[in-house]
Amino acid sequence: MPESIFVQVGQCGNQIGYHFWELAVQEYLLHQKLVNDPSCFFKVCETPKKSYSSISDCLKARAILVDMEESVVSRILRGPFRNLFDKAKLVTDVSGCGNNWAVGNKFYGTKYKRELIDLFRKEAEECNNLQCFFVIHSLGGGTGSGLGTAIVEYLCDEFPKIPKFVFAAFPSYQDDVITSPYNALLANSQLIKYADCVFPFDNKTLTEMCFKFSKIRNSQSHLNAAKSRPFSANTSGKDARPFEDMNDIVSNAILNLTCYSRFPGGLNIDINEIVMNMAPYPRLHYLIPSVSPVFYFEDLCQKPDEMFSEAFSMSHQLFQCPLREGVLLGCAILCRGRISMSDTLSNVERLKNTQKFVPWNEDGFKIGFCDVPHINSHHSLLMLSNTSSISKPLNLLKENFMKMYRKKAHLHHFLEVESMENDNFKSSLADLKDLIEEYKSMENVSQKTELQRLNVLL
Ligand SMILES: Nc1nc2c(ncn2[C@@H]2O[C@H](COP(=O)(O)OP(=O)(O)OP(=O)(O)O)[C@@H](O)[C@H]2O)c(=O)[nH]1
Ligand SMILES: [Mg+2]
Repeated sequence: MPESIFVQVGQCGNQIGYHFWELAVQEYLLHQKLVNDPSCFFKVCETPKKSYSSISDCLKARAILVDMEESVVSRILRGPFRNLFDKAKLVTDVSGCGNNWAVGNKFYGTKYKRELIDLFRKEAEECNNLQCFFVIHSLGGGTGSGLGTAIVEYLCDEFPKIPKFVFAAFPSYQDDVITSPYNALLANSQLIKYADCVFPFDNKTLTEMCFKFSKIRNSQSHLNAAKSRPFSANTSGKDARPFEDMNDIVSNAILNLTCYSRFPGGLNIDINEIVMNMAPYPRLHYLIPSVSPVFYFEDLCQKPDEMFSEAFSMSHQLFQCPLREGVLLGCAILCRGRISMSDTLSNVERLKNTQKFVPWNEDGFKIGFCDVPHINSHHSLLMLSNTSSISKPLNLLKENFMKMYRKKAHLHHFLEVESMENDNFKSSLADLKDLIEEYKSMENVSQKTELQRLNVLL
């Protein structure tokens, strides 16, 4: 089976990554007999199982943990899944990047370049058929955004043929990091160049999802209190963010995206097919994840029609982009568990008419099925949409950046880092403007062809 390597960078990247591995191990233990080959994600030791306290001690994640401060990685190494991570595959420093992209990218990027590349090579040598790199990070802080994007660049140089899939937390309006618009704009410029697919999400959207869907979950847990997972406690107050639950939503989306590598399915999707089908132009590679259900708990049994409608609605997107206000360049529907082909096709037919596609891809749904359900649900759905309406949140990022940049606020912190120049800001801003324009131009193509079609009909 082809293997994937995960690189989790900074606090956000490591916390989401950790939860992903927790779920992946639970899934592996539950479905051991069905797993095509665990080696796609795990290295399985050959020593007899009885010498281990638990079977999960016998698995090693294909993961590299990077953070420029130690606390998050140290916590992971004290946690119940500590043995899952190879101590030789960690890169940490002590002081962090202080929410500064330039420190992460220019300073630590240079300092750790050799060490990181050696680790990537070593990890790749332990694979028979390396299929993909997954990078998980936030764009708002310093390490994830700065060093995280340096990592994507190094991976691109070292492994040009292996796709780089990036799960990136974009900053929300009123983010807790004041410099997040600078960091995100600079980081995004790197992702435009070096990533093959970017899966954006943002914390405001995740927080709203948690508050909205926790009600449903809590009412279900009332019916089935013993089985459901408790909703995390830190949810009071205006700015409270239930990270545990937010990370659960993202981790489950990654789990659904990758289940095709681990389990058999009626219509199995290869990771490379996602790049091929969903990114018609190299820079237009932003795939908005949308999920149903949002939270998993036993006894949840939604009707397929309901799940499809939810996946197409904004309240289930991890990064809010109004689909109907733009055109779709590609759309993937990844089904897990007991969803029949006929239910899927009838729903695709029903929802197709509510969307506008680019003219060369008017039936542009890519459909995948994985027969093995999520550990806590009979069936689930992950939808990925490459939509021109992403120009809206990208515009907001640009405006938030300009508010500070016009006044040169906080700029000196960045410019005092060696080899960081004002040109980095200017060229990154130009990259973002171009990206927005390229996405918008897809709407014109679609309008023109629609007019041409009507002319022919008349
Ligand atoms: N969803 C989610 N967001 C997080 C998490 N941890 C931090 N964040 C968000 O990520 C952004 C800041 O990035 P961090 O990942 O903390 O920063 P870092 O990459 O460690 O960089 P420095 O600490 O500046 O060196 C903020 O918007 C945080 O709210 C997490 O576990 N989950
Ligand atoms: Mg940090």
